[in-house]
Amino acid sequence: MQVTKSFKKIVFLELAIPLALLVIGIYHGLMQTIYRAGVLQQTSFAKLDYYQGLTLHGVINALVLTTFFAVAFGHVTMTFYLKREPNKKLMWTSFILMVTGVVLAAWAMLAGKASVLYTFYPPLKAHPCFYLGAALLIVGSWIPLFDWARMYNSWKKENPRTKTPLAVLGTLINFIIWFVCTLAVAYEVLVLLVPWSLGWTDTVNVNLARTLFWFFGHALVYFWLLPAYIMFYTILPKIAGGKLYSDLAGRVALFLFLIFSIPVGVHHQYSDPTITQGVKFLHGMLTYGVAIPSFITAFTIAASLEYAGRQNGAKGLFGWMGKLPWFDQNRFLFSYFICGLILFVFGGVTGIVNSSYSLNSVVHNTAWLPGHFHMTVAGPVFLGIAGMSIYIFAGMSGRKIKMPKIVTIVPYLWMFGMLIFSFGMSWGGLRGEPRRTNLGTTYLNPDHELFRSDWVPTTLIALLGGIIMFIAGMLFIIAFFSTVFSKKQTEGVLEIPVSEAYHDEKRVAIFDRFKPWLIAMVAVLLVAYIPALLNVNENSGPKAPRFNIDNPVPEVSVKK
Ligand code: HAS
Repeated sequence: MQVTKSFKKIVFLELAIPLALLVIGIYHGLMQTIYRAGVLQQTSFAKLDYYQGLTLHGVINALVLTTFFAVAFGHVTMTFYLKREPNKKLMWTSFILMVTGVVLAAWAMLAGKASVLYTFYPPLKAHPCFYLGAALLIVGSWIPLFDWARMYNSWKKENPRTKTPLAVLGTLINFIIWFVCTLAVAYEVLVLLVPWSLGWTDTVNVNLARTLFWFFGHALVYFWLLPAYIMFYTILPKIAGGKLYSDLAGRVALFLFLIFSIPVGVHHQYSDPTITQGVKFLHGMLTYGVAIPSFITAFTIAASLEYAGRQNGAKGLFGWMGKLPWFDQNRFLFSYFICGLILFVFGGVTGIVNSSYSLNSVVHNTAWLPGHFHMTVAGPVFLGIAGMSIYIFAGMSGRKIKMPKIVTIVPYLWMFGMLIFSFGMSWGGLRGEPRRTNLGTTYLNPDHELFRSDWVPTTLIALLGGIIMFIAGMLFIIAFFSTVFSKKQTEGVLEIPVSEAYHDEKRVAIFDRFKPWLIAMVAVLLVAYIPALLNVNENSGPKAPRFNIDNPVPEVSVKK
């Protein structure tokens, strides 16, 4: 499909700017493993402090790259499937707001005035520019949703009986989740943190800030994940040589994400004393609910891949695995998707461990956690972003992908490094190794009284994985920018592989309408969050009850 020059320009910028920043992001990832293994036994390196580096790592990789990509990929899917382009003025406004936000936050972080990590929990305090930057990034990313809704409505009027394409459904659902969950963090930033950071208020309610953050924070992870799921459902079966096993399964999974992505945030706060056990139990149960769409996806995608393998001539029970295009340079996207999926098996299982109230008390705030989330956000999410960015760029700009062999092999190298890294982190976590800690200054310094020799092997394994991932990441960035700066070969077009459905179930009205699902979403949200916010209101601040030292709940609610 032909698209206008300005559409191409905005999408290219949205893909390339965060990928350029990724050099800083992955450099600080490598530095983390170096500090933690005790190779460096100091608080800063190259004039950047440990926590400054960790903040840059988290913000660039987890917030900037993912948000820019989600917007760019949303523009691409909506345009491709609905055959109409978004409003250019709104596209530019959204882009300029996001870039301004990134510049403000980057200045604060690089100046050492915002070493508050990507969760910016108070009482860690950042320069107002950091919070303002985050707010602008979010507001900028809201704008496309309203324009896409307009495009969708006009398409729907012209095609009242056609099923909404799965990719369009996924994009709209993802940005509705994003819009709703970011309302809480916008309140946290603008009402609690900015006035406090400017000195207009003396204190801040830490518990309320954390609760508002996690209203946003867990839905955030599905905002990262859904673009990758859209790729798995709508692109992967086609490039594997098969069909999507069930289109309806994809729709059910996406609508379940709409209901369950947000009302689970308290599972990050199992150790927060202000929230009572009942609310924690409810959020724990809902967390098992949010795993269901991923189980549906695992089954549907595995069945689609098996079908593809058999179509490619496979025999026997597992022969289909050998007949998938693992190293086919012409279908290089396959390697990004399959490596992401394999990593996500481990990322998912560790997530389910985290969601158990009792097991969580063993792993919370240990290295197990980065072990878990790197196999999710740096697994299917990052690999989906990387593969799709180079694919879209090359296709739309009419350029040939440079270093095609490297581009195909990078995901395997990345996956290999990630499995080693996450094994080291998870094992260390089970032995009590803390996360977000510069271990080299104490526990991994043999001259220090706190030295822990049992953390030497675990941190060295993580270091080895970190080095391999750094090499893989840099190879990808070199290949991407070599492609960007290469000579144009043809007039580029916007083309995405489209998977046909094996079971193309007939249109079921309820799976093609947003209203009932939006009502269910709001109802579950209210049930989950009204009690949580009442708890916070009752159990924090100057009138807060005493807390039991052995159990993270207020004494008053134990007496009740
Ligand atoms: Fe999580 C903490 C629970 C998914 C990211 N998570 C985090 C943090 C991050 C994060 C960043 O309950 C740290 C936040 C911080 O800084 O404090 N998480 C879960 C659960 C899931 C889950 C139950 N997390 C994710 C995803 C993330 C992500 C996705 C990013 C994208 N997580 C938690 C909890 C905590 C937590 C607690 C707080 C812990 C604490 O104490 O602080 C579920 O959604 C997971 C469901 C996934 C599955 C896997 C399905 C498998 C698939 C692959 C199939 C493979 C195929 C290939 C088909 C059930 C789809 C086969 C073919 C071959 C050829 C082999």
